[in-house]
Amino acid sequence: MPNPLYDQLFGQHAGKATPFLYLPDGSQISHADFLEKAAQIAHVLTAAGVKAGDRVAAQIEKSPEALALYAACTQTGAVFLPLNVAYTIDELTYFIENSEARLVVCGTSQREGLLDVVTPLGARLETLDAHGGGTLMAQAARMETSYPTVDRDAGDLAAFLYTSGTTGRSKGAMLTQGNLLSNAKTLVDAWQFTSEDVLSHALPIFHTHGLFVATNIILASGGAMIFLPKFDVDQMITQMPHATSMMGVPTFYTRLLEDERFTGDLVCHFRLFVSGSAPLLAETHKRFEARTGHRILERYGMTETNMNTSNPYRGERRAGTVGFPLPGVDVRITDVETEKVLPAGEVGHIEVRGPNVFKGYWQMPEKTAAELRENGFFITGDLGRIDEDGYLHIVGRDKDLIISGGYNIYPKEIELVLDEQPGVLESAVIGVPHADFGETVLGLLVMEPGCDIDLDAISETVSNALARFKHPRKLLLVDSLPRNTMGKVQKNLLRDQYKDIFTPV
Ligand code: MLC
Ligand code: AMP
Repeated sequence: MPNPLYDQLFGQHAGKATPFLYLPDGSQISHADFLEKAAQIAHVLTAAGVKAGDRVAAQIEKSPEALALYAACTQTGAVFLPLNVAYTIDELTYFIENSEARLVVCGTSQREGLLDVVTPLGARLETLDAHGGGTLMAQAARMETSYPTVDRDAGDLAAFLYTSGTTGRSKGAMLTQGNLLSNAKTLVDAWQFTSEDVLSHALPIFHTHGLFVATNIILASGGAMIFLPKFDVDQMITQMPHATSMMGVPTFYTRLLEDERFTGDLVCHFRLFVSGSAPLLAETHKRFEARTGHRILERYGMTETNMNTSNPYRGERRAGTVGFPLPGVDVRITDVETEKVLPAGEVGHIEVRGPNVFKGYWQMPEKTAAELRENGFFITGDLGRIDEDGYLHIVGRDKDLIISGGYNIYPKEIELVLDEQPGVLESAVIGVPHADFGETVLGLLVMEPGCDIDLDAISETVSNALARFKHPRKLLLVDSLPRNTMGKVQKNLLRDQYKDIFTPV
């Protein structure tokens, strides 16, 4: 019985003793062992009443068991909804309520806070900690190690990934089995992954990059991963002699270059370094090549679309560009005002179409219609141009978005919290250059006349409301915010004024 995503990523490895995950403690997990663990979890899901199409929300640390939960959701036909471990209870409440999750899996320490959220919804709550402990695996251990895979087809939903928006409300991007599988196969071919590959995996597995790009490619190709809990330079350097390839956000590359133990000799056997999720400075690209002899392959993607373009595996990898459309993906540039398609060389909206493009935002038909055209093109919100050789250059963003260390941060979400604080008349949140994270968050506050502002109290409120990576690195009091004739805050002027605040020239 078919279940394309399960069959072609996971099921093809059933019974194989080949290595899948190498762990930092020196142990390893074979494909067969991993799939047996996943099957046991699938039985737990079924026993909990999870049916095909139900959402399973997971805020769990990176571990082999966390990955097996993804496999189990695929095998049972459930929709996997991974959540950043940094999210606060306030943030989680929205995702769980909005998605109408049937089952929530969280770390042991989050259980108490989440019980009050899931109980009124009639959802189940299970725990899974970083070392495989908790109620999920305790039940799984008693289950059979094979599970009858549930039928699905390419149009069925496989995952929800929440992505924030310019209004401050997060949207659940609905990804189908076909979206994920087509992109995984395209990337295996484009980047020539094989069962000989060993990928150094230090990305989180709750976002597109670490889960659907890195993990799905390795599953589809039959390779293995050195599965690290997070990016740690010491650990990366220690395990690099055993890897053939690495995928990372630009911060991974700048941090490696900061370390003198990271040499060309250390990675002379490497086949491929891939960067994405945020702009890789041409300067980083060049420094990396000078140090190692390898040219980083930069590609461009999004939560809603998986990967759209890539520099070539063979051929010139051009610094400062994100390469060519992947096979099967159409990319066009349209005028921001007239929406007409623009010729090569002109700057406009980047629009993409292909089997990789998501189905829409969960229960948000208007937002879906505003961004996903009837002819299948998705308006990415990024601005770009295609040069005379066909390379796509991302030149900016039409959306008010900050990308810090590869995490997306929507200023509106922070401004909504700041505006409510006592003594604050209005606020503006902007992204400013940061040597380590690429960009970081700066909050500008205008005081109500005659009021006092307690910046410490405001910071504390922000901490309780929003994940740590969204917190402004600095809050500044200003007299007023610059506005255009329409009354809109001119953030470009503010970004220019404060551009050196964290990177003094
Ligand atoms: C951690 N912190 C961050 C942060 N990550 N703050 C801002 N931006 C970030 N990205 C916080 C920590 O909580 C900590 O808070 C402080 O900053 C310093 O932490 P650190 O130890 O230096 O950070 P670290 O844990 O090493 O994490 C940095 C990182 C990580 C870059 C390794 O953020 C990371 O793995 N990023 C990858 C994100 C990713 O996978 N993006 C893909 C999205 S998919 P305190 O309290 O100590 O000050 C996508 C589509 C596509 O975009 O195209 O791929
Ligand atoms: P996310 O919503 O987290 O999936 O982030 C997607 C956004 O990340 C895109 O819309 C781009 O703005 C940005 N992005 C991804 N890859 C790149 C890249 N190689 N260069 C510049 N920006 C990128």
